[in-house]
Amino acid sequence: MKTVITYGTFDLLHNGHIKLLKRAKELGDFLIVGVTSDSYDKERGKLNVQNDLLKRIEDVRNTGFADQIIIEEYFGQKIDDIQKYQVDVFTIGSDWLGQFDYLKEYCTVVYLERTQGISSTKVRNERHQIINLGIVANGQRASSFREEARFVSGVEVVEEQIDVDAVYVGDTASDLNSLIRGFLENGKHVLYEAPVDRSIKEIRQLQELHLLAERKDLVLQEAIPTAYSPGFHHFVALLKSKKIGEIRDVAFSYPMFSSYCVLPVVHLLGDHPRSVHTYSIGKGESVTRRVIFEYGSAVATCLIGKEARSRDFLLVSGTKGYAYV
Ligand code: C2G
Repeated sequence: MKTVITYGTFDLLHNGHIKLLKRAKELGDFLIVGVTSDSYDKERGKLNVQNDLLKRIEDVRNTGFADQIIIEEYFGQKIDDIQKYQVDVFTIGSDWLGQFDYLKEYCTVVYLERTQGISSTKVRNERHQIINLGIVANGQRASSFREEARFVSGVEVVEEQIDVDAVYVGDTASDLNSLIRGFLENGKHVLYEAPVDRSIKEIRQLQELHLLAERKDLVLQEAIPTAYSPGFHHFVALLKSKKIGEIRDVAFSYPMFSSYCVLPVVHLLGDHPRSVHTYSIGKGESVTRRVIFEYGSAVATCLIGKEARSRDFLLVSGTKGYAYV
């Protein structure tokens, strides 16, 4: 008996998946299908999966091609499975061509031609409205943003100013506020990169802009991807579950990105510190600043400033241990 194995997310099951499973089954007598767990997909950067694991398993089962369904939960599991189930053939679509050649040491590896013109991303995009996003940023920032945006479904980066729904302002120029105001007045949503240092006046203006956005029913938001990253949320949840006991100290150093300074502090200790002290040297772009947050049962410190060539880290000390990132 020839055992075949294949893996996938199988989100919003479509014809491309079905054709792949059919051909996989034809490669042998017994087909095992590994369906990725929700957390494994998050871990490997697949953040847009719509159907949960149970639904995806049910969809695969309903194709009638799988003789056994298993759950793929971690990197390196494929080798374990191949040995455990005495697999003869590993197969996967040609979008992975060459990437699983390391399995040839354990079984035959077959790449099957991917079905053109259909994908989960396409199905997702057809279900949702696409946001046309314009970019205002310098070369390096613009190209890295454009590159990353390719992995986000529902967003299309456009080069023409006329038809944009939203704008990413990666330029931390001094006229940031007026730039934002201009876009809001034209009915565009704005995602912006905050400069390292801002005066109280600029922050007040920005607060007004947030009110303006609210009135116009537009989204105005600072770009802090970490706040939305599953890894960060998992980390916060672990510490909130008292994994290291009561938190006594949070030390954070991410000097190049000042707006990140309060992120772990607020998530771990709340947004009502008893007091906040800052000690600064220099001004504007060349400011170096140490901020100390004092809470009833903990203190937090962070370092800000482009001129402080420090090491990025987050160290949380608790009564039962510490977490270091
Ligand atoms: N597929 C296909 N044609 C498409 C879309 C997908 O043949 N138009 C195939 C893929 O090549 C893959 C399978 O269908 O073999 C499942 O695709 P996904 O659900 O996108 O899963 P994927 O992210 O490719 O997971 O460990 C997970 C695996 O490595 C692959």
